[in-house]
Amino acid sequence: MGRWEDNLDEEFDGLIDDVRVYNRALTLTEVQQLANVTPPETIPPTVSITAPADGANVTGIIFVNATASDNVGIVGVQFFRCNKIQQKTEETEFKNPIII
Ligand SMILES: [Ca+2]
Repeated sequence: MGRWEDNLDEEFDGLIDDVRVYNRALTLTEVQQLANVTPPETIPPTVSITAPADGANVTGIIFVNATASDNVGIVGVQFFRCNKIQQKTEETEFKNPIII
């Protein structure tokens, strides 16, 4: 075990401590359980903006109210304008003025 059949001089460089043989392909979940790997978190966060109203034309200084949520957790909320960060918070709720 651990030796390439065409090159008997080249052996596996490492240790093999667990060998299992199955008569079928394992599912992804079964492989992850064997590797004790936590599946990637795939549910994206959501954000609800309650002010300004959807589609409102705004200028000057406006107040933005937003609430973010996620099934795992929120680190913070950031607002960008033209790919530049305008405001950020480490909270799940944001109620601050932004200059447009
Ligand atoms: Ca998530």
